Amino acid sequence: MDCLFCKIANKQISSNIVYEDDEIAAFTDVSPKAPVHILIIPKKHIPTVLDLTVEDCALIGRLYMIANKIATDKKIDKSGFRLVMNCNRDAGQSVFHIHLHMLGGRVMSWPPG
Ligand code: DGP
Repeated sequence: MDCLFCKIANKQISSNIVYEDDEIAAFTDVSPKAPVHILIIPKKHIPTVLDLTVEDCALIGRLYMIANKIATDKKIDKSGFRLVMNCNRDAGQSVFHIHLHMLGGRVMSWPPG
């Protein structure tokens, strides 16, 4: 499958992986928007949030558990961080393999642009 994040997950394309298990990989964003900017992805190819099924519920829950662990590892747990999953055009989704952005290490404004 010609998917950038599938290729990162199966190591066809190199990345700075900060966490990996059978189902999930996390790696630093190539164009960071904060001092800590990590993408947490399921290895399963799911294009957008709209493609989720009830079978994916536990997997999506695990993305958040991994975010929890990474926040502690990167020492942004107490200062805080933001988790964002963009969907389709208006949100600016550019890679169609779902990914949870973890942004931290600076104060963020609200609402996002
Ligand atoms: P989104 O716009 O929500 O689809 O976010 C896609 C993110 O993926 C964006 O922040 C930049 C990042 N990205 C794109 N190509 C690569 C790549 O080849 N390697 C890494 N590590 N990140 C990438």
